[in-house]
Amino acid sequence: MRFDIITLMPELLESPFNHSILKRAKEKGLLHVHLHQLREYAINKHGQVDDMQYGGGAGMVMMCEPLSNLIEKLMSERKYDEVIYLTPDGKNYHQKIANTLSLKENVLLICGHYKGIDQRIRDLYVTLEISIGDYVLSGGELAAAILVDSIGRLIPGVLNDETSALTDSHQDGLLAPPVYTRPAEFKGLSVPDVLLSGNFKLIEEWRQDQALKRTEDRRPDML
Ligand code: 6GU
Repeated sequence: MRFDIITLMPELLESPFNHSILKRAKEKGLLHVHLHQLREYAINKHGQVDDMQYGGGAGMVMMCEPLSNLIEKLMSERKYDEVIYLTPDGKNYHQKIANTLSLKENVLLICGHYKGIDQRIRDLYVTLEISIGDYVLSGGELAAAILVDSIGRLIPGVLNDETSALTDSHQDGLLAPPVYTRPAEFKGLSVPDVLLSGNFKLIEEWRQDQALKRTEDRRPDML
């Protein structure tokens, strides 16, 4: 799977994909991430990519021409399954969207800044608008990193049995149960007996029960 990311701040996205699972996904050739500096498509030698908004009001708007020129160049090189604009007024992101997107071949991500991008770019090119939550970030880059991370680990072949996504929080509509490792007792707190019992049927039942309790307690909206 290939991600192309349009951004004014590629530096923000240089490290997140070079560790752990995503690093391995890239090394295995299953994940490709290409950053594109929008500034290189500025309308003048001052590097201008934004302008004041029609109708007045505070905040600059990212202009049509730089975005359009870069998007059309990329589109001439390959066919994108989705063109996603990261924006706080987008559709709420969740695991089901990640699962769906993990089966795509080419995805183009557009990171906005300032007041966002000219509506006509959204009308002309964008196929999906995503928000990662009900708060405002200073740009789309951190949201793009979250998308690539959450989708990248789901690409078939990236995770193995040990790191399987099947037992993640949200993957089965429930939060994950508590987990423990050695030692069996720490500062007076013991690991639940059932986990030491070796009875896998009981352990599975306990985990299911804990997942349900946790979800009822913390995220009743998910049930
Ligand atoms: Cl995707 N972008 C920005 N700038 N802010 C956000 C967001 C995205 N999702 C939540 N807040």
